[in-house]
Amino acid sequence: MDAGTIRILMAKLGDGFEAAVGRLSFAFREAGYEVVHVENQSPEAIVTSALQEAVDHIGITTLPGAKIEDIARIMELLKKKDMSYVRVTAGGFLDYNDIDKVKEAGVVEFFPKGTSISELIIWAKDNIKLTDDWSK
Ligand code: B12
Repeated sequence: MDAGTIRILMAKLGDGFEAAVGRLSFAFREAGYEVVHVENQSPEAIVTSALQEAVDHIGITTLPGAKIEDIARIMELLKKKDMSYVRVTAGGFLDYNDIDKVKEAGVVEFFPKGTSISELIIWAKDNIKLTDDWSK
């Protein structure tokens, strides 16, 4: 692992639709991030991977119609394990009302279906940091 390289866990929550997380992982690697890519995971498995891989950030893809409770559970587990320094971004499908709930649960940003990859990378450069930076 290179010092100074931001590590992201890119995770697909729930069953199916693993192609989207593959595409996102590829795009973030091309943009210079180190990406650990996991598919079709439970909230518990996602948080365990984040801990074991010592990532700086978690990206969750929710295609399609994911359960808001699962995202809230990820945030709760991060808190329980004293890992709130690992910030979480998500994207994919959610009802409009659930997008507000995801942010209330602590997710930094939610990107709905159709957001362009270049828009994501521009946002990431400004908002995804090494975890050390957040504690300063
Ligand atoms: C490919 C696809 C499939 C493939 C999946 C292949 C695979 N192995 O993954 C197959 C053919 C298997 C499939 C099946 C089904 N599909 Co389908 N599928 C799609 C399709 C065409 C593209 C999804 C995709 O991969 N997008 C690529 C991602 C990268 O793009 P994106 O979704 O726009 O995501 C952007 C943002 O949301 C954001 N983002 C997303 N996640 C994250 C995460 C982070 C961290 C960040 C920063 C950003 C981010 O960034 C992306 C940048 O472009 C969509 C329609 C569409 N055009 O979106 C339907 C779609 C998702 N499917 C749909 C449905 C209903 C189904 C089926 C239930 C159909 C059926 N009756 O069988 C099944 C379910 C299968 C299952 N249980 O998993 C619906 C979902 C509706 C809903 N509201 O939930 C859609 C929207 C089609 C439609 N209009 O009805 N599908």
